[in-house]
Amino acid sequence: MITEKTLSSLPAGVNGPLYDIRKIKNGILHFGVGNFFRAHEAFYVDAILKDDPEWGIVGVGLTGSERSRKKAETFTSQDCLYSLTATAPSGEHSTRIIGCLRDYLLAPADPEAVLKHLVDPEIRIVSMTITEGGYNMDEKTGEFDLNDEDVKTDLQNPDRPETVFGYVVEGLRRRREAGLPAFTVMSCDNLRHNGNVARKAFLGYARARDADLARWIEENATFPNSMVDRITPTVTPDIHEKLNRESGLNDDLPVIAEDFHQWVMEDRFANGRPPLEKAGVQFVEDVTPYEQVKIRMLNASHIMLCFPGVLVACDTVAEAVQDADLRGNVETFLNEDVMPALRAPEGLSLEEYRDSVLHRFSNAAMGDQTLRIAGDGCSKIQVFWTDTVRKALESKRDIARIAFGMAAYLEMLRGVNEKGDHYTPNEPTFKDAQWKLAKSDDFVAALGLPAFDAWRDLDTTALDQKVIEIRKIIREKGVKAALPVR
Ligand code: CS2
Repeated sequence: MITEKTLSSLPAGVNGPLYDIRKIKNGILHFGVGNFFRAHEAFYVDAILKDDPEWGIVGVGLTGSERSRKKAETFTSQDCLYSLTATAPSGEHSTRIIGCLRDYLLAPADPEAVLKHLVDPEIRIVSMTITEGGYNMDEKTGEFDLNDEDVKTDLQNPDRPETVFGYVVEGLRRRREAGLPAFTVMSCDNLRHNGNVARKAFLGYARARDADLARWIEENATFPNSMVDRITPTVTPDIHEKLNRESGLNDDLPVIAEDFHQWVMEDRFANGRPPLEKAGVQFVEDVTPYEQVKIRMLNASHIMLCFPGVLVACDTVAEAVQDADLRGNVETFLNEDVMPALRAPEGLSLEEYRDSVLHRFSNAAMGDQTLRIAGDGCSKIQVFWTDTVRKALESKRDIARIAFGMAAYLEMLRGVNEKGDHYTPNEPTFKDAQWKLAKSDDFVAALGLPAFDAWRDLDTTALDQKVIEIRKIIREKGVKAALPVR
């Protein structure tokens, strides 16, 4: 266990916080304290606390599962401290203790405690990493889904919320009533225009609750867009053990990430912000070209690599990218399907970006998992592939790679690889009906999964036929035989 006391006697090579953690005040409340948040936003905020101690973070977990309870207990027993190990593709690594998380609350255990923080005037930013699919948007209508059961429950009991929408809007209502300024709602999820999506979601919920309140939020809160980037694997028991062995710590909550990190953000804060530029955050007028390049190149090729990667029994991304056939397919996808339709931000070469992405994927020491990347594929396909697929369909370009990716995704959902080993695909947004489609052998019906909704208004006859054809080849001859010819 790491605690405040441990900080005075850290093992050689482990860096501690550069500030006195007791002097930190909380300025940010964050929903969704997952590994990515701990390696990204928390890492950046940690780096500026020596300059401005007012931006400590209160973390909030939203689910009441046994696992979440355990996590909350561990955070508390470690004084919310944890180690972050940054690993380069060369294998070089360094470890530091992150101290910016100053409190951790499990929302279902005490909703009032969370609301109390939300009306604390010192909290000036509410940030979140609630995953791509967490914004409860109906992909068909592009609107906030008011038919969601959890949202309905919150709208019926608005002062005892359970969803992030319920909490944030109730918090803002209480601030308005108390004559306090609003806060900035800062989405750190990997979405195109994450701020705009968050705005739509929170205002969608607020409007259903109280139109006046929604107007006040619209006028007083801000929702900056940002591009976030740092590959952060799941910490398996093996990785956990290895991290502690190498650092000499006895951390119950270690995190590992690549050494690369990037955060590009719009400077639109309603109520002040930390001096994040001192930690390397780029503040720009328009994040669109940055997020387009990141999502359509890095994330899109990550899933293009890992859906088939899982099927050919590559456990790690590094193994998958070393497979010449899978890598070749991703390269062709980027060169032929993605890059010609992309506008690069000034000063960035798409060719160099492509090479750096593939180099980052080759980071074997990090041990990032193909199953992690393939997880939540239904939301990821919609976010990462839609622009590229629409362009290809509209301009009647070659759809071979896209069809292969879709077929590999559908085959991956069956939960058995080519060696006959079983695994559990993770699709957090699937209900029984979707699982039924995913597990059935009705190839036509499977194309009705929501993953492919975002281009259903176009003529997809040829694409759909190709997906079915490729699925048959994968079943009969294997993934490699089904790869598009280069
Ligand atoms: C990955 C991302 O989950 C995924 O599909 O592509 O988690 C990726 O590691 C991050 O976006 C990197 O910034």
